[in-house]
Amino acid sequence: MNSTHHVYIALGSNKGDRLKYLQDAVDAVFTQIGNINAIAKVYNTPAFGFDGDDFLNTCIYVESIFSAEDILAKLQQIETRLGREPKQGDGFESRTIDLDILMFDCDIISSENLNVPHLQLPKRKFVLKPLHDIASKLKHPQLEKTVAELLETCEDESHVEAINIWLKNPSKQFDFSKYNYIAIEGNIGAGKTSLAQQIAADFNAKLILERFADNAFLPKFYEEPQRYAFTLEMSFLADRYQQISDDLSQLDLFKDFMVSDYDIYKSLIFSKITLPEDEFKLYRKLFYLMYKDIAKPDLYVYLYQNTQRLQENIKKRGRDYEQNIDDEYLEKINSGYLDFLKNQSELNVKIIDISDKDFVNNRTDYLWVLGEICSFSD
Ligand code: PH2
Ligand code: MG
Ligand code: MG
Repeated sequence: MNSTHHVYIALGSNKGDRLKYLQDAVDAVFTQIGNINAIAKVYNTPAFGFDGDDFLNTCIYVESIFSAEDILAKLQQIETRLGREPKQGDGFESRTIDLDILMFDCDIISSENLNVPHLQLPKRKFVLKPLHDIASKLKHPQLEKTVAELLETCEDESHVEAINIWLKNPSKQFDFSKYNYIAIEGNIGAGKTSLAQQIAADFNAKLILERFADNAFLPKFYEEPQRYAFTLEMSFLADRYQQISDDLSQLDLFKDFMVSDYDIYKSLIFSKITLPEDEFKLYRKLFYLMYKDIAKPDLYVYLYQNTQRLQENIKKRGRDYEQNIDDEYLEKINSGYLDFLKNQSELNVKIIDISDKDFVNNRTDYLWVLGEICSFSD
């Protein structure tokens, strides 16, 4: 998984519909840069350092996979799109929107076009005040003082006052509140785990991941399928049953819903392919005994990916024992899932075709998938 960076960005506008420019900028940061974890209050502030109309200023806290340089380039693009005129002279002039990186992780960056932490940060109340709303304990990596301490000792005496209007977090367009438990399903290599992890991080969900990595029978099974199929399927079933009954019975008080990277029914789908018929019948009996008394997801998402791209993903993640899975096996699993989905009527299912999407590396695609998950189908 790509590592995420913690980024604080200052926003300012003193020209035109100031509040709208701030909101448009927040929306654009969300679509192009990353999830917005916090938005400070909006402050009315006198122009600092030059004669001009008052500003509205605020700060946001963003989680992003992009580098500081990439984020700077994206911010400049957004500024231009929102009508920011090219800088003349010292930069102290009225503008529709100004977007500055204040902090990027605990990094210290000083290059020709980027200084992080922002050089003026300690001197400006219009930055420190909103930053304090969302990050009072954040430490300046060079001055080794927290934002609260910097605000206290800041000599800027300008009158910085919160207005009573709040910016909206664009992630609110995705309404997960109707779900308690979402299961993400799909073939081997479809990206179930990546999607479940990303949703859990962005929407405050409890994450339930299949513990297949600990399954000692899996590498053996790929070596000698006939010999290990039944044992493997049994061990998966026991483990999934235990995990689901343990984890689903207790929703963390501080989490909004749960998201898993599997649904227990996959045990039956896989075993139908891997077991001889008589063993499958025995297995099915046991399966339904367990299945009847465990919680079912209130949304079942099936990520459909084509075989070629599944193989590419399997190569990319490079688990030794998966490298010789043939196309035919993947196609059988896909048909197994589709048969199951076609024939069941109890689950709320969304099949999402991701064969021309890359939600891991492309944020537009990720947001598209979120839109599909949250769209009303019923
Ligand atoms: N930005 C500046 C210069 N002066 N004054 C206020 N009040 N708010 C700003 O965002 C601001 C400023 C240069 O970026
Ligand atoms: Mg600035
Ligand atoms: Mg700037």
